[in-house]
Amino acid sequence: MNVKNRSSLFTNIISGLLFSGIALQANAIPFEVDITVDNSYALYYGTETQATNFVGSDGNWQNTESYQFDLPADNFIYVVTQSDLSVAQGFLAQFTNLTNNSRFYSHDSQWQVTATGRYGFAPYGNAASDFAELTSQLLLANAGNNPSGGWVATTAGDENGAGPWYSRPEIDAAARWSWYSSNGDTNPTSPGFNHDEYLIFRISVNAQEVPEPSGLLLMGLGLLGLCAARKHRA
Ligand SMILES: [Ca+2]
Ligand SMILES: [Ca+2]
Repeated sequence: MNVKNRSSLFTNIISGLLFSGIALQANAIPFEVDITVDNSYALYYGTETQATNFVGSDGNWQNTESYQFDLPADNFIYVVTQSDLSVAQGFLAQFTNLTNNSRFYSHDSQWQVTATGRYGFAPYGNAASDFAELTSQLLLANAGNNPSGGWVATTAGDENGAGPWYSRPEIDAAARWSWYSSNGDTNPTSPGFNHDEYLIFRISVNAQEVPEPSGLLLMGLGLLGLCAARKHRA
């Protein structure tokens, strides 16, 4: 090995360590989300106390949207939803961890939901005012100070394929339409009703996918992430 090659190897090792150091710090997980909501939603993520990133939004339940993004493992996914108060309402989605293809759904028991009582004020974009609105409602929910009394369990309705929506493409048949029940209704997805909307669904990425890593395990995950990222680019 000549000096130039040694230097190049050294540079590669250092940049690899730096890169895995970043991976260790952020420990981001690449996710694909396939989602639709009756009648509209916005997908964000952030910390327990602050919405930091806007992913996308849509207002047509008949079309299923697909997003791919890297989620820091200590973050929460937030799904803002609002219905048209008519016929039915529901949140239907699947979340796929692209590093191992593990998948969870909109009816997973680790989801929580909160009701803001602010129908018509749902944040649906990337503006500073949207983040301010959402973050203020996250803080109220964390304090238990809103119509649902904070974060509560979601209520699952029918599986994908059931009426009035019938099959939504690109989402597994096992996924169930979910919502918040403000009145004890065991299936709040039907009929049309204002369950103290708008709603915010949340799930902890860490709780879903990553056991608390430490030491070598953490480094191993960082290196695996590095390998996966390189493989993905190829
Ligand atoms: Ca849609
Ligand atoms: Ca509806």
